Amino acid sequence: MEVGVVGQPNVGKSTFFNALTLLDVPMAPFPFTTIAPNRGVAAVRSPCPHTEKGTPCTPGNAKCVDGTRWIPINMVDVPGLVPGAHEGRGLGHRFLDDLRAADGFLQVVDLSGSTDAEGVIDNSGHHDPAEEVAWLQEELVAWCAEILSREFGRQARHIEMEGLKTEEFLAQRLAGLSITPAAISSALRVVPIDREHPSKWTAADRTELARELLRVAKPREVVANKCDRAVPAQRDRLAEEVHPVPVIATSADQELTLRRAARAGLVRYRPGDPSFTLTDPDRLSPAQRKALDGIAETMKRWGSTGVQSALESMIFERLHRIVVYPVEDETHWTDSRGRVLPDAFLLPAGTTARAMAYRVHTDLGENFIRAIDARTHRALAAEHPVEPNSVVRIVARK
Ligand SMILES: Nc1nc2c(ncn2[C@@H]2O[C@H](COP(=O)(O)OP(=O)(O)OP(=O)(O)O)[C@@H](O)[C@H]2O)c(=O)[nH]1
Ligand SMILES: [Mg+2]
Repeated sequence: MEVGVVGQPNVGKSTFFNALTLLDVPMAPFPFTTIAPNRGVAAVRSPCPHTEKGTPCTPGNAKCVDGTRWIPINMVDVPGLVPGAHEGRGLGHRFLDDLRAADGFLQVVDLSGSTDAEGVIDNSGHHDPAEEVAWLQEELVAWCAEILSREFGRQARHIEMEGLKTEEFLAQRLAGLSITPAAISSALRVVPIDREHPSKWTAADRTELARELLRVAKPREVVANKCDRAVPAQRDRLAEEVHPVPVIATSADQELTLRRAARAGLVRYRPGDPSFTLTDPDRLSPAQRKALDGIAETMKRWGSTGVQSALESMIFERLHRIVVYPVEDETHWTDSRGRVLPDAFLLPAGTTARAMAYRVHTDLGENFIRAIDARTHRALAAEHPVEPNSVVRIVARK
């Protein structure tokens, strides 16, 4: 699972990325600080079933803290895009190719309206972030249409001569773009084009197809950043203007400060918490005290810094992922080495028991007999979907 962080320069993409990954990539108050993509690992929370068992778990891939599992998510932070990027303005949009594998996009904007379209911070408060949401959509469409169009005519004529299916032709062209065959078929049904004759498609047809493919395959969410300098009415207005794209207010800068302060032992705070406490107020310098007071004020106004929720709503609500725990022993919830709930898997909602078995190991999928829900001890047939947060044993032929 991979999530891309995109948006215009200087809105706080790298700060948001650093807050989620606790990495230390450069951030600065001028445009094009980031000139090449940054990759890192963030995590989303899910309640750990070990608390029901009363035995501690032995996590392998997803650490457990006080009964909460932290499931890893790959993040990619890219350079800023300016209007006209697909025509080569700013750093252009070639680096979007590094987002081919992203399953969804978090678009960061400056909710306080103080960054212009070129990424210059003017503190005016007059820029409408809704405009960025509209043009970024067009940049993404132009990028996807360009991938679709590379050497299109020649290959389209070729597949028509060979009698290949349009779906397969498109799947090949979009390989690596994390777009499923189902999404391709659904886009082909919606866009009014001659399905059988791609060689007749115009550039405008391909653009419409790209738009529909992105709509079905790459969910987007607006991260309304710098909310420490904005009020909830601004978020509400933006949400109304960009509907149906969801909007989540964040203060990436303050979340980063809090996570670093927690790491240094200055505060007690877990990402996503609505507040924090000081471990030892006497240890703080006046500057640290002032920064933390400001953060407390933001959290009171907004409910939290929003950063963790922004990622979690992408994973659980937009991408409909569920967490499932495969085990080998359905009584003790252990693997063959006696480790309790070692793995937490993130799967699309509706994944069947057999598909889950394939995810654990190809052999388990191929030799699947049945699955067992370790909570109820009920058997699940191959085509039965696995439940969110369930503990599942796969029974396979040896
Ligand atoms: N007030 C406030 N400032 C922020 C916040 N997040 C980031 N900033 C500031 O915004 C400026 C730009 O931050 P970056 O993270 O470098 O922005 P970027 O979008 O990665 O910029 P480019 O890489 O140039 O595209 C820095 O001065 C940050 O400290 C926030 O939540 N609140
Ligand atoms: Mg950056």
